[in-house]
Amino acid sequence: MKTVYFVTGNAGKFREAKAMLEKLDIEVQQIHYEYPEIQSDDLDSIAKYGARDAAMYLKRPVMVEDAGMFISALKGFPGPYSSFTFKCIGNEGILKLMRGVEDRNAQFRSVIGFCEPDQEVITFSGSVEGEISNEPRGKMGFGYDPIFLYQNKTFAQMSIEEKNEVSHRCMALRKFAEWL
Ligand code: ITT
Repeated sequence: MKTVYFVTGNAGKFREAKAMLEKLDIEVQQIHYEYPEIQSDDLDSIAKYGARDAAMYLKRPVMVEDAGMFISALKGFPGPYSSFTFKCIGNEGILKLMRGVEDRNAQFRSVIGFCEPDQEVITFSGSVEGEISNEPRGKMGFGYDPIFLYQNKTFAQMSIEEKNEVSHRCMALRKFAEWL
């Protein structure tokens, strides 16, 4: 069995990656290390920088993941600033910004960066289209899941298995697992 070291402080991300990769016979272990997150509009650059730093510091092959929710009517906000925005204004804040807005389209994006010490970083990306709901729904998942509608359910109304069939993260993870 292969083992992958996932450097993340986000328990929700880790649970999803573990559920998905273990089905493919890949063991996943979480490592807590706060790698620097550069300021950039581009998730790929953020994941690359983080993976390179974590591999060098931890002296082993690692994966990191940078993700974000991009809302069309807000010109892509919160995008790369999703984590900070969630901590500051949460789902209620996003719903307030979206009050009365007709175009509810949004996209989740994920970029996985994998790096071995002194090697180039390899990235794998995935995305999913959805809509911002009018009110929070569901108790599962994490972050923006209760307000991200995929077809007629929010991500927070889906089990990990259901979310792992369609999410941005599962798309990126599937590409990564194939490459591994
Ligand atoms: P690490 O950097 O430690 O992995 P993080 O939570 O800071 O954890 P990101 O920088 O990638 O991760 O932040 C992305 C934020 O976007 C995350 O904190 C959530 O609020 C949100 N997010 C990303 N993927 C999500 C998903 O599948 N469901 C709900 N919210 C998500």
